[in-house]
Formats: sequence, C-alpha cells, structure tokens
Amino acid sequence: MNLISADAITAHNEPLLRHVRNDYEHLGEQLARRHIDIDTVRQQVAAFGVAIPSWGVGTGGTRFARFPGQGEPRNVFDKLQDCGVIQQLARATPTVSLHIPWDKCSDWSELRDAAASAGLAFDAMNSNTFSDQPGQAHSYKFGSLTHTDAATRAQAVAHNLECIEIGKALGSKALTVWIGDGSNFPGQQHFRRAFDRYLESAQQIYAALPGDWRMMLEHKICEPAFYATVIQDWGSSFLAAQTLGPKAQCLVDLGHHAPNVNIELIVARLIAAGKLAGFHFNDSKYGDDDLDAGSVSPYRLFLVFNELVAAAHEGVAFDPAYMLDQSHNVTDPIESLMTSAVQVQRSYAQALLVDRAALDAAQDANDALTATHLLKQAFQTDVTPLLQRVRLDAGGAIDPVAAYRASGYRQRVAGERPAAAGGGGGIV
Ligand code: AOS
Ligand code: ZN
Ligand code: ZN
Repeated sequence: MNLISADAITAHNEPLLRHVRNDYEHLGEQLARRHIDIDTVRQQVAAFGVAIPSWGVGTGGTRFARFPGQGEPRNVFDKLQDCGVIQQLARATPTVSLHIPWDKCSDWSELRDAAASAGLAFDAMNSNTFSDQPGQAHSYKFGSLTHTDAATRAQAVAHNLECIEIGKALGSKALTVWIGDGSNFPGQQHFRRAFDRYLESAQQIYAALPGDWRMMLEHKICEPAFYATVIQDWGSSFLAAQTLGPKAQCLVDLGHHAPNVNIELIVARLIAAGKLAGFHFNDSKYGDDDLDAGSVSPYRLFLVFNELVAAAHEGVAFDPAYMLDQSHNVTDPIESLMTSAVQVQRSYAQALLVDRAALDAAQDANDALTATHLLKQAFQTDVTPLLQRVRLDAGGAIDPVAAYRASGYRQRVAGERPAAAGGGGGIV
C-alpha cells in the first residue's frame, strides 16, 4: 500500500527528538516523586489500541448536508489505505472495524492481504439493518430484527449471519449489532412484543456465532426512532445480553445516553456483571453528536478509563473492545481520527497515574475532597511526552498531524481519487 515514506517520518521527528527526550525525562522525575515508574506506564500505554471504523475515514454529514473533502476513499481498499496512514503516524490504531454492506468486496482474502500490508488487522464486524439496500426484498422502514413481519425479520437475521461469515474470512472475532428499530409515536409499537421479537431474532444470530466470538449489543436512546427505541438503554441491552448468553455483551457508545447520564457508572455496573463488551468513543454536547473523542468533555473520558483501570488493578477479568465512532463534518477525517486515538490513549495513560492505594484509603475514610483531588491530580498531569515517546518507539510521528500535513498525502490521493466517485460511509 502506498502510505507515507519512512524517510518523511524520520525527517519530521529529527528536529524534535531532543525535546522529547528532555520532556520525557522531566515527566519521569515528576512521576517518580509520586512513586510512579514512567517506563512501566509507557509499556502499558504502548500495548493499548483502539479500532478505526472503516466509515470514519470518509466525511460524515448530517441529514441536512454532507460536504465531502478532497480525495475521499472510493472503496474499502482506499479506506484501508487511509487507516494504514493513521496507524503509521499515530501508532494507536492497529485494527479496523468493517461495515457491511458499505465495505463489501469481491475477494475477502485480497482484502485481508491488503490490511496486512498496511499493518492492520480486523476488529468487530458491523451489520446494517437500519437502511435499505438496492434490490432488497423487504424494507426496514418499520424495523428490522423487531419488525412485525416475520419475513423482514428473517432477512435482517440472514444479513447478520452473512456478516459473521465475512468476519470469519477476515479473522474478526465479534459482531456489533446496532438497530434503528423503534417508534416515532406513542402507541405505534407494542413495547413488550417488540422486545420479544428482538430476542427471538437475536437468538438466531447468537446461535450462529463461532465459539470464540462475541456479540456486542449497542443501545441508543433515540434516532432514527425519536419516541422510543427497542434497545434504548443499558438496562434493555443488559436484559437482552443476559437472555442470549455469555457470548452476548453490552457495548457503550458514549453518545447514546440521555443527557447527564453518568456513563462511567454504567461502565462500572457492566464490568461488575461481566457484560461490558466495549466502547464506541466519541464526544457530544447534546445527543449522538459524534464529535471527536474528548473534544468537549475530556474529564468524562478520563473517568471512564478510571473505571477500567481500577477494575484491572483489582484483578477483574474483562476484555473491552475499543473503537472510535465519530462523524467528521468539518475536519480531514485522518487528522480527526489520529487526534482522537491519541486522546483516548491519553485518557488511559492519565487513569494509570491515579494513586489507587491513596484513593482506596480516602474512600474508606469518607474523605471526599482527597478522593476527588487524587483523580484531578492524575487528569491534570500532562502526559504528552510519554505519548510522544510511545509513538517514537513504535516508528510513528512525534506530532502526527504536523507530519501528515507535511507529507502531502491528502493532495496526492486527491489526484488519484476523482471527486465524482467520492463517498464515505455516510451519516452515522
Ligand atoms: C449509530 O448511531 C451507532 O453509533 C453505530 O455504532 C454506528 O455508527 C453504525 O452502526 C455504523 O455502522
Ligand atoms: Zn456507535
Ligand atoms: Zn451513534
């Protein structure tokens, strides 16, 4: 794959090396005073990765308009190339999550090879029964897995089974199911019957899962159904996951909750129940805004990671899948995704700095102020030099956005990918 040359990355890093070395050393001294070994934290952060959604490298949009950028990926191979560049520079995104049918191609082994040559592997598969495809026998206008019509439900189940088959060919180990099913008017849908139909359909998908796969149920409070959705909240998701069995877990998309809901508390509950599937990271001010992760509320993102790090520290066994799920409307998607991956990585690094023993003691002593100061102390630590060093050690760029802009990659692909054929994943 035609990515950015290693020489260009070296040329970018060269003048900055001295600063990174000094800043890292200084941060190391600061952390040592807090009895934290910077190299241990660095190794933990280096092992962390978040998946890129294939549709994220195309410009998103809203129901009002979409403003495509230059050199948008035309197909799944172009998308993989862009994901390869993101990974090459920021070194925090070793996997890609595909969406069917947006990423359909005629030869899955060719795609697997292309991913390997871009240094990527495949994460969860995403099914789509929230929009109609050309030639499809039954419409999803009034629902898919929960539709009142059995043939429509069967079609939606069959699509999910196809996603599993494709995933098997690509080495994926999970299927994420998000449905748009619900109602726009009070009275339109029988709540209990719709949920029962969901379970019946989901059971058929669950039965087709390979032994080492997970089914990740993604809830969402509203949109496109604006009165009620069938899998509206973590309670409905949890009920469904429990009914289905151990391979079914609940996925937390940060934008899919009621305003002011305490997301980190939900995360803690799901961990305790052994039902945390993973995350779709993004940020929001009002709803499912799909803004860049941590761009509005970085402290909330930190608090989510604080729960994850605390559980790991306490020996709880869990293995969340991490993915970015954003809609880029006013930025170059590659720049947004690199920045967001680093932001997620930053939140993880900061959460690793929390003094767990002191926090336990403060909690036991009901010392609320000390407890909250301990979290703030970790959150307010600038871990930038540590993240730069992680990228540098892995062959990435010290400043990924600057290196990307200097590389001229976008201009190059703009020449190779005619605008007329451009098109991203669409509106998510
Ligand atoms: C929709 O709102 C959800 O966030 C989905 O996770 C996702 O964006 C969609 O399924 C695209 O595959
Ligand atoms: Zn999502
Ligand atoms: Zn969403």
